Amino acid sequence: MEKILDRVNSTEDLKRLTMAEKKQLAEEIRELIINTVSQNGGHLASNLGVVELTMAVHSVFNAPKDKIIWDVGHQSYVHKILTGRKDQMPTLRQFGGMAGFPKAQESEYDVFDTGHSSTSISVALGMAMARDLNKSDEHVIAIIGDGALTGGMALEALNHAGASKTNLVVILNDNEMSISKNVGGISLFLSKARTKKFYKKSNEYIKKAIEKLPKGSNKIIKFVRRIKYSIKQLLIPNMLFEDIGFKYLGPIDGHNLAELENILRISRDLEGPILIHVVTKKGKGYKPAEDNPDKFHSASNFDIETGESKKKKEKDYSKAFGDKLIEIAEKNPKVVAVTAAMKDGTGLTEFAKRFPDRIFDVGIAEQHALRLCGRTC
Ligand SMILES: Cc1ncc(C[n+]2csc(CCOP(=O)(O)OP(=O)(O)O)c2C)c(N)n1
Repeated sequence: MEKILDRVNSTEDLKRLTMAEKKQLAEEIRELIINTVSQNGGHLASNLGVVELTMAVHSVFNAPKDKIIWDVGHQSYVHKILTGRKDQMPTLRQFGGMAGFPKAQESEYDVFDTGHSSTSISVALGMAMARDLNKSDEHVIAIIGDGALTGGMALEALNHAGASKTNLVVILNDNEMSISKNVGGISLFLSKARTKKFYKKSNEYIKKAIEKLPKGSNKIIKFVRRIKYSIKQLLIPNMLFEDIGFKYLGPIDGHNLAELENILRISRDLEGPILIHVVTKKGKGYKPAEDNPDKFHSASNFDIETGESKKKKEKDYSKAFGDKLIEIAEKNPKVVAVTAAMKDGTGLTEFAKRFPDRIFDVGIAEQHALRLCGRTC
């Protein structure tokens, strides 16, 4: 059977597809990513989770004129496939091949080289403010994960952007996961917001009701708007994003392409900073990654049938560090571990099992983690 992907060499080709073709394309993209990462290793689960989201962004916006900034950048494989680089996939993360992160030197669609988490909103805001000064009209879109949102820099940028009034779209890709399960107060807030499915519906109803009111009924409109805000407060306790100056849209199903495109089109026509809350499943479409998103966050080459890693387990630096820390902690009950969302990557998984009360995951917050230790580190 002819593959849709064979016909898609640019975002213009994507835009021409019907919704049914796009749905098939999503599956073909997943297959390509799974095949490639099973051989070359890479960030599997994060990419499988953003297939529809990336397709929707490229269907609605016009990159490279519109600027798309991926936070952390490990989830940019779909973006690379859709922006003329699908044939380079076999070289992904190989010496001299295609990078596993956005790279401005590689493509005009990659507007910022990432890797360090929590930078996208700052970068996007800077681009949006420059656009305003230059009096040009491109859209600027930052796509940030719920893990990256726990980083101080992202919160500093939200603080600035909310008050700026500039046109900017922040898409929050909420999959409840950092590398491990996401942590912290923001994560608690998001899980409350996530369950308020009917907020969006109610918002639509109220909008329709306002539209139906006779012209000149200003007082009534004002009253209804006030009620609308109260309903929002009621449905999404503590409307954090709205209160700091963003228009909040969502939560929406990040695997429903039609709904995603629809909400992105709405955001394109709204003024000011917008936050779209998109709920996705990390590892979507590949059972081993859905079941173990942390293991498949960054995977070495693996067997597609079983999901088992093909790489021999060797004692590496992180494992040596973790083992030594356990040895020290066994002798000294005052020793604790602090990690900035990197329990597995820094060899602390075993430590966490042995001393669950003596490990603290602070989220992607390295500065904070250091000062948590006061003067001792
Ligand atoms: C400053 C910083 N600390 C730690 C990391 C390691 N790191 C890479 S991805 C990631 C989790 C990101 O989670 P999220 O933003 O939700 O993206 P997801 O992979 O879940 O889509 C972490 C902690 C990093 N890239 N930068």
